[in-house]
Formats: sequence, C-alpha cells, structure tokens
Amino acid sequence: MKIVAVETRLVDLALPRPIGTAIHAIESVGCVLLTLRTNEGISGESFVFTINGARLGAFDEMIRGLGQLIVGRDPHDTGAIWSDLWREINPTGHAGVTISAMSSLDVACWDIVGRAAELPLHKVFGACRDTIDTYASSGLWLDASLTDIAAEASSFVDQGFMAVKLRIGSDSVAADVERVHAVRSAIGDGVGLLVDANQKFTPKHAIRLGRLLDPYEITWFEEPVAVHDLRGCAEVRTTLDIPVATGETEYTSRGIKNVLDARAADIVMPDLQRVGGYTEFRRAAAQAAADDTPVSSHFFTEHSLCVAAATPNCISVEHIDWFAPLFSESVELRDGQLVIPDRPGTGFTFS
Ligand code: SMN
Ligand code: MG
Repeated sequence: MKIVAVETRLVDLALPRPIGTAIHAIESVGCVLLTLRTNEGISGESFVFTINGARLGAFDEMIRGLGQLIVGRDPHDTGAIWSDLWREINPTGHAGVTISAMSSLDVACWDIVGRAAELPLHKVFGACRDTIDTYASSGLWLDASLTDIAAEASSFVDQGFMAVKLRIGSDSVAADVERVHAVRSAIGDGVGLLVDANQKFTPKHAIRLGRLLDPYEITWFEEPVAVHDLRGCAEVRTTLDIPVATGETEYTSRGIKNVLDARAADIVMPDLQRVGGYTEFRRAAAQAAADDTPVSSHFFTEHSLCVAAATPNCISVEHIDWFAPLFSESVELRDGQLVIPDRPGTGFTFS
C-alpha cells in the first residue's frame, strides 16, 4: 500500500458564543482537515486547529510540505515515517507548527492502518477498555457570571456528565473561591469538579488559592502556573493536597518527560496535536506509566478515544463538543462515560 495524495481543506467553526479563559479569547476554531489517499482506495483523516483560525495557513503549508515527503510511503510504516520526519524538521524545530503537522500526518496514517485492517484503532494498539471516564469541558468559562456557571454546571449534570471542568484565573483569590463555591453548590457532592487556571498564577498565588479550595473536593488543579515554570509547578504540587494536572502545552513525549522528570504533575495531559499524534501519545503515556503517573487526554475528544482505550494508565478523555460538526458520527455518553467506537480506524469520518 502507498500514499498517493495529501489533501487539505480549511474550515472555521464558530463557537456558540465568544468565550474566555485566563489566556484565551475565542470566537471560533479554524481547522485544517487532512485526507491521505492510498493507491488501494483507502484513505485516512485527521485535523489540527488554531484558536480563531490564527495563522492557519502556516499549518496548512507545513502539513502539505511534510506530506509530500510521505507520498509513495506505506502508511503502515508509522515508526519509520515519524523518525524520518523528525530528522527532516531539525531546521524548523521539534515543536509548534512542525509537530502539529507531523501529528496530523501520523493520525491519518494510523487511521488508514485501522481501516485497512477493518479494526478500530484501540484493537490495533492493544485494547484495555471499551468505555472511559470523561468530564464536561465545553463551558464554565472564566468570563461567565456566577449565575451562568451554576446553571451551566447543573445542565451538564442533567445531560449525564459525572464531572465538570471550571475555568479559574481571576485576579483575586476570593473571586475564584466564589466561582468554585457556586459550581460545587450547583452540582452537589457526588459529581467531580476540576479547575483549570490556564497558567495564570504565580506559584504562591496558586498555593494560596489551592489551600482555600481544599473543602471543595477538587479532582485536579490544571496548569496552575506558566508552562515553562516546571519548578514552580512542582512546588505547587508538593505543597497542596489537590492533585496537579499539566502537559497540554508540551510538545512531544520529550515535553511530557520534562514534566515527569520535574515531578511537576500528578496527572499528565498530552494533547494529540501537540504531543505528536498517536505514535508520540503512546510513547508519552508509556513514560508516564513507568513513572506511575496517570494520563488524561486534552481536547480532540473524538480522535483521542481510540488511543485512550489502549492506554492502561489513561484515566479520562476531555469532552469538548467544538469539533463535533466535523464528523458524521457523534461521541456517545453512557452512564457518565464515553463509549469507545467499534468502527474501523479512529471511528470518525469527516461529514
Ligand atoms: C483550554 C485550552 C484551550 C482553549 C480553551 C480551553 C483548556 C482545557 O486549557 O484544558 O480545556
Ligand atoms: Mg487546560
């Protein structure tokens, strides 16, 4: 089997309303949709995105540029393709746009592998489970009022979610405690509550806030400090009783290794686009397993399900509905868990 064509399409998905985190103002997500075609009529799909579609053309150019290098290759050779592209990108660097492009090529190759074998990818990788825990993440934004986040949290519980993620990152500690209080009161004691600061805090601020959040049974405190401050993140983690989760902003298994080596996280959160597709997700997760550290996937709900289902130490998949319009199939929530699709490849096809 040989790859014969690399096709991309650019689409912009508007969010239902503009939203804010501690570091993002988001109106839409611009996506590059990739289709790799083979000489046997089987094709593979994947996508990468940028917030508000910013500089999306650079991602498209990088995907098509690197994609030309794998035309003529057998998509089953994901290991060799990864290593060859890794050498090729030395001048542009092993992060950012280049790794995002490699991620998309890797995921599309694996999709072909699954489709050619007529197997869902978790069965190809080595399945561990057919459902996985999740949490509602398409809401509870930092720019929403206390009344709105309480109502939104209740509606997630009504939809069947057993956990929700609240964005924090207010200037005052008291304001964030109020937000947590409002959501905990709305969802009751039996539902998981995660908080995500999107790197807003200094270690001291995060520790002060974390101590005050102790009574609220927080599942994890995500990205408490700047991504480069692994020492600060480790300080937050060792000082607080609340587990610390981080890793979505790291590139490749090397980035995740740095987090593990710094003892900066109780849970690492590889993001399919930044970690480098399924090939690097599995390497990152294996390193975390050797370190007795669980992983939880960031974004990419649809495309993370298969790899999460084949990762023994994966504890959950983030549920974000932004990319649902891209696909003909929908993710299924059953008893508060996501069902791993039994369809070939990633289990999702572009609509
Ligand atoms: C997040 C990242 C990017 C945009 C919105 C929200 C957040 C998450 O960090 O983990 O979902
Ligand atoms: Mg986050």
